[in-house]
Amino acid sequence: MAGSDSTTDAPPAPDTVKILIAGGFGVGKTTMVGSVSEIVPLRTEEPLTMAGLGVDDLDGIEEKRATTVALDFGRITISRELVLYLFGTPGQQRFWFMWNDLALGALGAVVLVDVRRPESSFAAIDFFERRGIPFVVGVNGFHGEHPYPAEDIHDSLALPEDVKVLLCDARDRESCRDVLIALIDQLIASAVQS
Ligand SMILES: Nc1nc2c(ncn2[C@@H]2O[C@H](COP(=O)(O)OP(=O)(O)OP(=O)(O)O)[C@@H](O)[C@H]2O)c(=O)[nH]1
Ligand SMILES: [Mg+2]
Repeated sequence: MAGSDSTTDAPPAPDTVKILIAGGFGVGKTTMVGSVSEIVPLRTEEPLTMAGLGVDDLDGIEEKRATTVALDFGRITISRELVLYLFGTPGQQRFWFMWNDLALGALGAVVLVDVRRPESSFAAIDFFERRGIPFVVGVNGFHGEHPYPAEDIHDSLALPEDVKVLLCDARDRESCRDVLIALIDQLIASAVQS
């Protein structure tokens, strides 16, 4: 229309926030990024081979065929004002050196825990605690089973009071979205306090 100013009519660009999806080997990080991403996620997976025998512990994830060797990347629009860029980390210990670079500029993280093997995500919890990067814990109930309430898992992981624990299913979009929204709420709450 003559005389209209398209630049003032355009909605403001959303804020973009970098979030890491971290956790131990095979806890469901790639699955989570894939479930929740509104774009086809970028994956850097390589097949698991016989060379990993005795190195990669496949107990409980016997059907696993591939592993992330660099990162997963996805995107989710939370609202007109907020878009999250999701970076899934590699889980195998030999690729942990990449975590420092992946964490650059990240505002927060989801530490995914396999409810059957919580110890595989201890190092991830430690990583974010040491760097003061806010995180929530998503407990991936493999086969949809959640034998323990979130409070018990919070206590057994000796998490600080303000770190939320959410029961989730890495294969379910809504469930993963809820975990991300809890993280955003936690980030907003800590920004208001400071
Ligand atoms: N039954 C079930 N299988 C799952 C679930 N989440 C992931 N998986 C499967 O478990 C295996 C591991 O999942 P991934 O998403 O590759 O795990 P990851 O954490 O990205 O693994 P790495 O990158 O190797 O550390 C895959 O075979 C998935 O299909 C779940 O909630 N339930
Ligand atoms: Mg992966």
